[in-house]
Amino acid sequence: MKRTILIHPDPRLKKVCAVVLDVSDAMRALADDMLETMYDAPGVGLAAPQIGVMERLVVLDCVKEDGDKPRPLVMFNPEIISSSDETNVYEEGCLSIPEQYAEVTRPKEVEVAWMDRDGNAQREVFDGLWATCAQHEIDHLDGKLFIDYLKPLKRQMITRKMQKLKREMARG
Ligand code: GNR
Ligand code: NI
Repeated sequence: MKRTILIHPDPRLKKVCAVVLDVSDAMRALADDMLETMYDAPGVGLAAPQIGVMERLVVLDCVKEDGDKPRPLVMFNPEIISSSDETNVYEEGCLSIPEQYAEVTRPKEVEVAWMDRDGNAQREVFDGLWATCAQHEIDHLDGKLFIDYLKPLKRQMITRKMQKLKREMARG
């Protein structure tokens, strides 16, 4: 089932999410809903708080070459184990901040540990868009958005645009 994506500003996008203690069937169904919602958007990642679920769950698939095989990843309790000193600048966007893009500097490579949908521990080194996206998604679980890395004036400009967009959406 496709879910509705929350738009910034929303208090739920600023909260720290709870650790998932047990990967239940309900949590697996939620992960499937998130993948469906992400692919439909379309986006390369989605974090549970973006659909109003305050738990540490993200999905991502950064395979974006047309014709490449999809690689849907489901991560419960993802954690950055280590980050490269080398950084990378990426033009980031967010499904909760539609049509706004800005350059963000982050570590180029990160090692991520997580629990998969079968409850097995996983770890992997990511780079490129995968590394950027993994960091962007994990930030969501800690109530952090990519605009929090921008200068206050630019952040405020984007927030005002989103407030206007939400007013327009509410009016229909
Ligand atoms: O779809 C998305 N694209 C993207 C592009 C650059 C850096 C990060 C991202 S994640 C974003 C989807 C999203 O909002 N995930 O939380
Ligand atoms: Ni996002």
